Amino acid sequence: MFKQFELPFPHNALEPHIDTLTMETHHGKHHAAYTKNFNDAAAKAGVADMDIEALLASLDKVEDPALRKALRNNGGGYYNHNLYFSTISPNAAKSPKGELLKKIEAEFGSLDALKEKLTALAAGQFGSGWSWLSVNKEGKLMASASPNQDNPIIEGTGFVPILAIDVWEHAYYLKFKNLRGEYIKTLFEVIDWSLVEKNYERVVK
Ligand code: MN3
Repeated sequence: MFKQFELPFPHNALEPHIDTLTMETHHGKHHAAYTKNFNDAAAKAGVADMDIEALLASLDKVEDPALRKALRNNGGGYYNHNLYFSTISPNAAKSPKGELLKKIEAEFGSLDALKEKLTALAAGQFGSGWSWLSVNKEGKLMASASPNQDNPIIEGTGFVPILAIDVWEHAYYLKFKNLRGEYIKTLFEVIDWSLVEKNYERVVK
């Protein structure tokens, strides 16, 4: 049984940045539905006990094409939203402090330069999708984007995402309408880099 990430704060806690109705709908409806549909498909495929990242990295082993597609879409949706909701916070640290900050400065020049790159990737993603900051076991960072509910694990890159920017319209349309760029800029107000840093340490150490 795969568990949906439970928000450690109420749906209105990210106001005025991310509005209450979007949080209720996004976490309470969309993410809940991905979780349920993923659990149903995982039970059918007999993979409900697998580690989520190992499962997403080995979807090609699922023989039935319809089941493989259901696991890709809903398993991706489940995992991606767990990451998204677990790295935002009403008291967000605006920068990482330790090893991750050094890595970002070495590979991207500065935190602001990385944010610009992630913003461009997210804004440029045609249709629904995500942009990511990911890391591999050696501690190398990667900024990338994926369509639909794919991610760098499903894509077989060897990288694990540690920060997720959701640019499906359900993530912003209720408040920001067509202004995806405004939403991305606002999202950075609630992205908690201390939580991103914890994800980095989990992968690298
Ligand atoms: Mn979403």
